[in-house]
Amino acid sequence: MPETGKSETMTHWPEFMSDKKDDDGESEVVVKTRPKTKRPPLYKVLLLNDDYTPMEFVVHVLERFFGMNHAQAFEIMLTVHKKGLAVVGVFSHEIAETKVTQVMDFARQHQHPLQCTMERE
Ligand code: TYC
Repeated sequence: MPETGKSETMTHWPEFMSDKKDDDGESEVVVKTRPKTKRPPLYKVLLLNDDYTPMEFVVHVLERFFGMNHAQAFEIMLTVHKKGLAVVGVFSHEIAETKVTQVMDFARQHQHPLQCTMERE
């Protein structure tokens, strides 16, 4: 190692620092900060199977509140029917809560026991 007067461990600064000389020739350390923008958590909206809600009602719910076309809605409804539940969408907390409320209110209005819940991804 060439003789620089610096010890080996001081030959490199950590990448977030730089060595600057100010007007008086004094050293100063500049530390860069990067603003950390954490993305908000996402929530899965789940539809649960039951023995009483008519298949066509569930298809209608998926079309009306989740923007699915008839074929997509029928497919997801059948998945719930066979597997017991399915994720029908992933949203921010506020949107997921709104979807759950809309589905639960609509099911209650029609006296169907359909259940819709949300969980953090
Ligand atoms: N299992 C219901 C039936 O046989 C249909 C159904 C599908 C109900 C999906 C709820 O989330 C559901 N009529």
